[in-house]
Amino acid sequence: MNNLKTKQNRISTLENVLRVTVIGLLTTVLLSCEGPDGPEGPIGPAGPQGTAGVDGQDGTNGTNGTNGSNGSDGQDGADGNSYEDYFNDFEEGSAAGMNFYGDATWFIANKDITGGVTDKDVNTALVNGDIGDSQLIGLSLQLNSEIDQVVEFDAWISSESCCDYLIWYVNNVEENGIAGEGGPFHFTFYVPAGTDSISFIYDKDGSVSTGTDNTHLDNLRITNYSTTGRKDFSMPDLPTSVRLLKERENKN
Ligand SMILES: [Ca+2]
Ligand SMILES: [Ca+2]
Ligand SMILES: [Ca+2]
Repeated sequence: MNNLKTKQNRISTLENVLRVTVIGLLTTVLLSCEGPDGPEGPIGPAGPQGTAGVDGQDGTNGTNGTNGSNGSDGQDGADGNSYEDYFNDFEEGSAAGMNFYGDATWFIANKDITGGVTDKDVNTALVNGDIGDSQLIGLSLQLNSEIDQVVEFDAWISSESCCDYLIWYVNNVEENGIAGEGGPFHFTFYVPAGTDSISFIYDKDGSVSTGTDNTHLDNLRITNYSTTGRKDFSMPDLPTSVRLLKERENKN
């Protein structure tokens, strides 16, 4: 009986083992029968953007560009008038273009205070500084012209009427002159084309001074002979108080 029981127990044990084994196998089979994994889920959204970096420092200045090349030369100007066109009423206080020389200097002054001479058309004139016996004072201008010219000026004189003269010259040759008392007188003289000098000299002899012993010049004008319309180089009518250095024939 014991053996039988033992056998039965053994069988029972075997059955249990078989059961366990079968279950295990079934479990294995069942497990081995699972389907394939599903697809992965979609990727999650990206994280927030990082903060911007700090700005870089300014770059260094670039080097200066090279200078541009010179522009082309402008066109030549039109030829100017070939004659002098000069006028000076000395109201601006300038004696431009004049060369002064002699024993004193010229100055620009109101005639009322220097010579007691008045004229409604003029305020100031060129006046010679004081000189003594046997002295002179002069001024000159250089003219360059391809055309003949006319020189005009106004003059006052107060001097020893025989002997102390204002004299005007063309290229150091006397044109004429005046001595005595009076003015203003308007004089006109001719200057040929070319390079010429004109000059005005107050020249005293060796003795005696009368009046204010000086001369006044004003309204000096130099123009083209052909355009002035002035071809009358005759002397003005002068009072007996004024003497011409030399009488001239009128050149009408
Ligand atoms: Ca004047
Ligand atoms: Ca004097
Ligand atoms: Ca004199």
